[in-house]
Amino acid sequence: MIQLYHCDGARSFRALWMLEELGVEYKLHMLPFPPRFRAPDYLEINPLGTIPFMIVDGAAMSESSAITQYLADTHPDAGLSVAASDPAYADYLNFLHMGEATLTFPQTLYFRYTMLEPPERRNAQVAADYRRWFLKRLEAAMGMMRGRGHACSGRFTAADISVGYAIKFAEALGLGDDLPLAATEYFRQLEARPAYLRAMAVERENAVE
Ligand SMILES: N[C@@H](CCC(=O)N[C@@H](CS)C(=O)NCC(=O)O)C(=O)O
Repeated sequence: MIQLYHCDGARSFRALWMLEELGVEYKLHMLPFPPRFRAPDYLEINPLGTIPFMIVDGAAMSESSAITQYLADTHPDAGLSVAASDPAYADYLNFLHMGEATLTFPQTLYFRYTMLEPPERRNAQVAADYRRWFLKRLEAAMGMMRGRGHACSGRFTAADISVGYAIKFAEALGLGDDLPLAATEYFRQLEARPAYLRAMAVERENAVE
């Protein structure tokens, strides 16, 4: 059975959401954040100490976008991936990876330097710079979607999970009022999906301190 290691609200939500979209069986291991310090035994499972971590068919994966892509590709009947022969394939891969590499990266620095570090190590300048960088990138990403309501193909795909999580994280960071309207509207319809709501409920039910 698929094993997923997850922390409340973290990027591993992309994998959890995808698993709920697919309706497959999985075992969820919830960890306190950050596991590197608060669950040191976890380093024996994932030497990076990061989450997500997914074990599937004897293989292990630690990148949230790659996990989302893998799950979509290995469950083709769910229709959440885009085939390499499809004209939308380039858009699909681009948004799928943009969600993490371009959008969540600056959010992480904002999170770290406003909340995660002890007060004496927080840094208002770094936080302001990366907040602005994130918001500008998100605005550009929404422009690239041209109000289509989905990242590509005119339907919900793994790429929407990847970008959608970045918007979820932005709201959790308190940036909700700063987001471009197009991003808020896009995310409102994503978070209404039954699988998203189930993933949120599973996360709540299994919460650890
Ligand atoms: N690029 C990786 C990043 C993984 C990552 O940095 N996860 C964060 C949580 S959202 C983490 O584990 N942080 C704790 C740490 O670095 O110790 C992904 O997309 O999964």
